[in-house]
Order: sequence, then structure tokens, then C-alpha cells
Amino acid sequence: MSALFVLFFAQITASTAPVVRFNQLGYLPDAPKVAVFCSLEKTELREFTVTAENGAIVLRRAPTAANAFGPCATTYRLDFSSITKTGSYRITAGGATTALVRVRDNAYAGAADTLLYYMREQRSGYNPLFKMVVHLHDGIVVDDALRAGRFVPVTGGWADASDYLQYVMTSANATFVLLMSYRDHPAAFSDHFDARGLPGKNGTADILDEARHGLIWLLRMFPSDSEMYNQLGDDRDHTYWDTPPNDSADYGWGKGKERALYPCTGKPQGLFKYKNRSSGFASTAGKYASTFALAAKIYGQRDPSFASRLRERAVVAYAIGKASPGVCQGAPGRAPYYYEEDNWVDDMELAAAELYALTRERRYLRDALDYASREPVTPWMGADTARHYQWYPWHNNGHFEIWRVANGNDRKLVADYYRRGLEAVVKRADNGFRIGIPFIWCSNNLMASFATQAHLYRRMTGDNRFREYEQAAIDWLFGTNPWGVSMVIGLPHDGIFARDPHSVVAKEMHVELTGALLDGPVYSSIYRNLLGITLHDADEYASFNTGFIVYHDDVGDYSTNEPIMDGTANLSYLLAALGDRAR
Ligand SMILES: [Ca+2]
Ligand SMILES: [Ca+2]
Repeated sequence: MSALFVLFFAQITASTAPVVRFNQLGYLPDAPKVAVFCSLEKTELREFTVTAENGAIVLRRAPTAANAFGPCATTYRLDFSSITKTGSYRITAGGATTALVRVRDNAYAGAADTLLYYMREQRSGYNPLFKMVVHLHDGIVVDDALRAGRFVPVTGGWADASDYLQYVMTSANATFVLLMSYRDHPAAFSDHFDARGLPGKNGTADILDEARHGLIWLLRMFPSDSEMYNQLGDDRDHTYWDTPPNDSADYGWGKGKERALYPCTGKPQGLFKYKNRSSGFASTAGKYASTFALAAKIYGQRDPSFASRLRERAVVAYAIGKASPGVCQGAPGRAPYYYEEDNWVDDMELAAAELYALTRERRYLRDALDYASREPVTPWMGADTARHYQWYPWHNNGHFEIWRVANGNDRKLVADYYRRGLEAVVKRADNGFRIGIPFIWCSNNLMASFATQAHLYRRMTGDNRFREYEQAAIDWLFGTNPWGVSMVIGLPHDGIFARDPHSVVAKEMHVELTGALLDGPVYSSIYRNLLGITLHDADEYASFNTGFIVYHDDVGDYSTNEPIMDGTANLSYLLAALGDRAR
């Protein structure tokens, strides 16, 4: 009875007491350091203090008043950037005191490698968690006049999220970012796992092991010049709550048999009531081409025959994209949800930039600049909302890749494109958390991409004007948000992160999905309107779910608490840059 009383009392106090939110992973000594004071009721704060681990006060100063945000009726920014000495500190403001706040040179060391635990867990084909091949029978072609019903061997790749669908769109982007992270920050990665993802060194950085797993699947999905596949499985996958080894989805030829394999067709797709708006091949062809071209460059010395195959596939994929402009979207099954990617010039830009880097043929650079000029700013930037994965990838790596290989004015031009996107987001960030992204489904991807674009822009120009916002987005992902939750499971391991993600594997196998980036908070209006969401337990964050955005650590909430494969891979670049010992 007393325990119940304590719990009840704790909930009452939690509902009104102010909190100080901070980046639980830590701060680099030379980075901006700002914690955020959040009170659910209007209040005034005069000062805050920072104490060292021994209790000595090392900073006492006035906070910066800021605008309300979500459940936080009052926010203040607590800037302790002047503390550059490494150590552990506590921040006290308005009666709230934080856990230890780390300032460390190595605050991000190993963080990018941690993401790979989740990538390995998501593997289709040989899966190191289950120590067996999962989804052995992939797949049988659908929605194709010539080949429907035919078997094509496409085992491999990664499950997209907590369902087991697989998309070239997200998998190619994931593979690309893994490769790019390694290319630019090899010192951030180590070698503790083998090619199959089992513990043990194999002489290859683990991120390259993971990228190669993705590449092999992508090569299977584009087996000949006339067969460009885009998707494996559809939402009939969602019928049963089961783990990958006994996935019993039924695609019309029996439970647990081959999964449906969708080619790009250049036409709207959907076998049932709902159709997508596919119009061409270029969004998918561009992603194949960019990923294969970058890989061909990286493997040129390491594995020349693999590299030459990748190069040949990259050139063919690019030509297909040029011949068939338009998008190849995700194919819906029984539900109205699918990946509604509407842009393809970004994908062709990136492909052209990589092919130029690989071949030095001028026509590719001309194409890259032309595509770049057609979509200088990724369209969600500055917007209130967007359709599901409408503007994908979340940031356009193509501008940075052009900058690496172009000269003078062209470099200034693409840096300027990035600046315009960042400015559009920052215009909306006049709140205590300095957050300007729209809270659509998978908001954490937007957060990571905004920070990555800001980081790339800073590196390209030396211009620090967005630094505070770049850091705010990083901090948000690691706990400086209304809920005080790190959005990456297990990062840091002594932090506060999701204990009850929307995942069959986590729930049934009792495993922690270390390294997984969650979807993240969404507009409460989106949450209310999605089909089939019910929380399984009382909401421990209820007092913070009263504003315009919500987050629930609950297995029942697939809108905010589901880990995502492509978002996790997309975060690798930023964490590698922050954790690069050679920085
Ligand atoms: Ca390895
Ligand atoms: Ca696109």
C-alpha cells in the first residue's frame, strides 16, 4: 500500500514540477552547450547554477527567456557554453536538478558504431540475432505483365522497421549514408564483428561490413538491365505479430511462403483498393546509381572485381533514370499507408555527382548541377507538414557531393542551396528548444537530417550562423526534448530511453534494440487520426503529452515509438563526424 502511495505521490509531483532537459550523451568541450528549463505552468526563473561533481558551483548566471513549446508553458535556455573543461556537472534551475551532464572530448566516441547493433539485428538473409537465415524464400514477382509469378532470388538486406517490408528507397539511402560516413570519418569506426554480423574481427570496419550487406541485396534487386525491383513484401506483412524466422505473412500462395516482389513499372501501383502515384523510374534508379557509384569508388582498391560490377550497374541505373524521369513509390497493400516519395531530381543529382566523382566524365557534373538547380531546397524545410516520406532522402547529400568535386562558383552555389533550406527551418525555431522541423511521422529523421545538413554547410563554408540550431537538433535527439528521452535506444546506456518500443523482436525476444533510432514525436492531430493505435500501459509521460506534439514509450504506439532502419543509418554520418578522433 505504501508503494502505491509513493507512486501516486510521484505522479502528482511529476505533473507540476519544472524540469531541466539536457543532452544525455554529452557535449564536446568546444560545442555550444544549452540545457532547457521547462515548466508546465507559467513561471519566472531568475538564475541557474552549474555545479561540479564535488558540489562546487562553477557557474551562476541568468537564463535566456524563450517562447513556450508543446507542454512547456515556460521555457528558458540555460547556456553553459563557457564551461569547456571536461568533467561531469549538474545543472540546477527553479528547484530542478539534472543527473550528471557530461562534457567530454570523447562524448560521441563509438556512438556511430552503436547504431550498427540495430542494423545487424534488422538483417534479412543471415541474421546474427537469430543465428539463422530469415526470409529464405524471397521473392515472387507481382504487378508485372511479363514476369508476374516468377521467382527471383532476392534474399538479404534489412527489414525496414518493426515490420519486415524491404524497400530499395530506404535501403539504398541507408547504404549510401553508411558508405559516406566511412569515407569521410573512417577513424570513427572499429572492427568487432565479422561479415555475417557475428562477434569477432574480420579486418574490415564494421560499417563497411554492414554497407556490403546492403549492397549485395541491392545488386540482387537489380539483376538485369530490364529488371529493376523496388519493394519486397507489402503491408499484408502486418497481419501476424511474429518474429522474422517464423514470419507467416500470406501473399496469396500460402502462409510463410515467398514474399511479393514489386518492380518499378513507371505506373501507379497497388494490388488492392489503394494505388500510389508512381510515374517513372528515376527516384529508385537514381538511388541505385548513387549508391553503386560511391561503393565502386570505395571498393576500387579493396575489391576490384566487386567495384567493377558496381560501376557497371551504376552506369546502367543512371541511364534508366534519365530515360524515365518520375518517381517509383512504395506500393500499398491493404492499408492506405505507403512511402509517397514525390521528388526524384535529388536522387538523380546525387547519382550524377557520384558518377562524376567515379568517372570524371564532365556530362555527369553538368547533369548534377542541372538537377540541383531544379530542387535547391528539400521541400519539407520550412513547411508545416508533408506526406509520408514525400521528400526523401530527408536532406540532399547531392549538394555536398557536388561541392566535393566542383570548383569556385559551383561550390558557392550548392552551399547557398543548403543555407536556404537551413534558414527556412530556423525561421520556425523561435522556441525554447530551437526546433523548426514539422512534427510529421518520423520527425526524428528530419531532426537528424537538419543537423547533418547544418553540419555539412558549416564544413563547406566555415559559416557558424546555424551552429546553435544544429546543436539543438543533436541535443533534442539525446534528451533535450519535453519528455527528457534519448531517441536512440541505449545511447547513452545510463540514460533515459525507450524501454517499450513498438517491436515484436524486442517484446517477444526480450532484447534491447540497442542503437535503434525511434520515429519520434508527432503532431497530436496525426497521432489521433492514425488507425489502430492503443497504448498498452498507463502513459508515464502523460503530463508532457498535453501540447501540440506527443511521444509515448509504449509498444502500442507505432507512430512515435517504432525504431526505423533508414533513420538509424541516416544518423550515422552525424555521429561519425562528432565521434571522429581525427577531427
Ligand atoms: Ca568487421
Ligand atoms: Ca527523392
